[in-house]
Amino acid sequence: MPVHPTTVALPTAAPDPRHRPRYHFLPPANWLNDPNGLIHWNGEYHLFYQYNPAGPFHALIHWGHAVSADLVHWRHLPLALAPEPGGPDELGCWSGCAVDHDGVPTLVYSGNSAVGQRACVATSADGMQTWQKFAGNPVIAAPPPGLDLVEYRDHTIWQEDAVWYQLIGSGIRGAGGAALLYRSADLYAWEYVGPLCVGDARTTAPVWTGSMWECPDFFELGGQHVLAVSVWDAGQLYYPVAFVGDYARHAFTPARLGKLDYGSSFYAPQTFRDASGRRVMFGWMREQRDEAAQRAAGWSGAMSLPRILALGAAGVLEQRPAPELEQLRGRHIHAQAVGVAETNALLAGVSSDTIEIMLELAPGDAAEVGALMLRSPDGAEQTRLSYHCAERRLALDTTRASLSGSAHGGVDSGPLELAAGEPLRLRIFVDRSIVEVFANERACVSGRAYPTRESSAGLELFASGGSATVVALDAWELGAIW
Ligand code: DQQ
Repeated sequence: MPVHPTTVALPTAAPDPRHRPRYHFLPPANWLNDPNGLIHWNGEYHLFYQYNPAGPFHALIHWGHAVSADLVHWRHLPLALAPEPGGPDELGCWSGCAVDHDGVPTLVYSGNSAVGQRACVATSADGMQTWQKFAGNPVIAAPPPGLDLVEYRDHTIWQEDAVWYQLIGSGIRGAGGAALLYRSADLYAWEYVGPLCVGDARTTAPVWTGSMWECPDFFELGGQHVLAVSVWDAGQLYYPVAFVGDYARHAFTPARLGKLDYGSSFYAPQTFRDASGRRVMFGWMREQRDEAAQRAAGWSGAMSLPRILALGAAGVLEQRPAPELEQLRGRHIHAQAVGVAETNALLAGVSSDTIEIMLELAPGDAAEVGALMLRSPDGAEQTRLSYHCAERRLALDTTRASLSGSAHGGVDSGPLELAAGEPLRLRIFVDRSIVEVFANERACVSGRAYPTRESSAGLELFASGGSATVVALDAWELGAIW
């Protein structure tokens, strides 16, 4: 195993312990956004991320870096990339990826400067402890000529035979988001091939895909290919989507499209293939409170849990929390085959804001079933996860998650079809201000909650308009990852 410098003390600030996650990755202080450069290298997981060492706001972005042996417990390493005055990244080292280039760890990222974002390369000769930028950066000096583009940045790279392929995120004015395909023999000299996929900004079904795509990712999964992009429009960040389809001879034919998470927090995900062949995804959990509250907290942004992707029947994209997370499980509560009321009696003593809940509910004749989390005894504060049986929708309601005026709650929802007799299977992760939910392995909804009361840590199940059965319930208090 490579030896890394001892844990690095990144600048710290007031940690806001009431809302600061304990088992979702984040730096000790300041701003974090997109995961970058995810790679499993010599038996260790490396996580890079968009980071501002100067404060909890997005400015002059560096690459933070952390390492983990088990995908769950992380150690901070020195910052990997910093903007260089006068260089092609003088205004920020924006998002990118990592590849193994004949044994040399190589980062391809978007150098931000007055001309916009351009592809830059950096390599490490000492096992990822320090990084050297290529003297000839940027390696792609300008977007392809002849295209009227809306923005142009972010990278994903793969190899086919001996040729490297790269996608850069963009949008074609008047059309929609675009993933632009390049190829290279050496990772440094790139030739534009054409758009791999172009969206239609006028279409809203099944999902609107905006005017520009950030953070493209492209990979094989279960015999098909997935193109994941984050939907951007007129400076606003929306949600990540995934197209599933066929890829052959450098042409991609999407067949299915859906959101990767129905919530308003999860954005800019990136995946990687680990040594065991799993496709692992992390995303940025954005804050949902105003900038003044983020500055007061001294930190902003966290990573999602590691999610394992798979392709289910009929090309449905599946997401599961990485099984490695189970090592965080502590005190356990169990209930089986009882009504909602009996289960609530059991849960009456449960009060935790760092908890995993595994719940199987048979909706019966109920119109709506679900769980209230981070609930104050009087219900004034609560985060509400529900399944609307007739509409077949999964919803996360954070409108009452916080009595503070600085938090921006809302209701986020998306489709979840249950087959006849199929129970609702929920994996709910509550981590102080993060609620991350996996439903029936094929729908996710995540959001942020900033309860103001110490007592807002209760858990309660509900069923309305009929009666539902709790087939099984297990809950564990989860430990910290540090
Ligand atoms: N964040 C990066 C960009 C990317 C955006 C800048 C997505 O490279 O497009 O911090 O959140």
